[in-house]
Amino acid sequence: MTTTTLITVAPTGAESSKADVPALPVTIDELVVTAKECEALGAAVIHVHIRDDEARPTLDIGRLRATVAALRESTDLVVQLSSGGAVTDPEAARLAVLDAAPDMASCTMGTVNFGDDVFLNRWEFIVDLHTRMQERGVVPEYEIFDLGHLTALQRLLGKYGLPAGGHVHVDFVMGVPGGMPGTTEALVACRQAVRDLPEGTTFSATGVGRTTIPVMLAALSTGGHLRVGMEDTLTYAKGRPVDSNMQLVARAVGFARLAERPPMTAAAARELFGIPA
Ligand code: KMH
Ligand code: ZN
Repeated sequence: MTTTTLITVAPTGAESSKADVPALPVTIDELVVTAKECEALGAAVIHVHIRDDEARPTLDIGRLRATVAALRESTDLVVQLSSGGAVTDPEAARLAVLDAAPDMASCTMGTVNFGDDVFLNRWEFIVDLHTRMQERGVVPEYEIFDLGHLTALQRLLGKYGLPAGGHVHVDFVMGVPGGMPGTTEALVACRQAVRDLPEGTTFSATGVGRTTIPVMLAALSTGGHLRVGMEDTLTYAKGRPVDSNMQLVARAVGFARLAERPPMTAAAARELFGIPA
């Protein structure tokens, strides 16, 4: 059983507006402050979506590069850029995220209904993203919105080989309307399917909305890691909005300590993923 817990913070996402959620970090300065505070609490990885000057989601390459540089300068966190972007982002812009040379990038393993939208991830696109990450030494986090996405990953690795760094890490994104539910039963089904992936494969899980707590508890009790943040969760408890990303990270750290699996350091996360220090 894993002895520590990798905590990833996903502070912004592409779905909520700054007008509706003023605590959402949308500028580089806000992201850096959030990153530093979350690192001090116990986060090791930051999953990053960026916004433009009007706080709208963007994949602007200049701003992505500046964000990666600012986060590297101010923290030791593993910097993971989202290649998912927003549902409206074209494939070319999503592939170009790799030009910002992050430590990691997300790689979603299939198409999923996403609320009223569709988050499109064609097989050819997935192959392209995976192989470009291999070429550039960017470590993927494979995003799993449904059980079949793990079968697709098994096929991808069988045909195109292991990712950069040699370690396979997946993240179960649970409770998206259109994807798998955020339940213990669904998490256990995914956990079972991970056994068909290369030995040593690790998983984290995040539960969207009100599924955040059951998913955290299920992930910890099955040897998994945690992703939390305002990308996925805007309500801390019934009738109580989230104050900040730090509040969510602090709760995840508390749960991890209760499970006697304290937070993994960023240095240990780099070693796990095969990312040079
Ligand atoms: N914003 C979603 C459409 C990822 O970051 O790779 C996609 C997403 C997954 O958040
Ligand atoms: Zn994301």
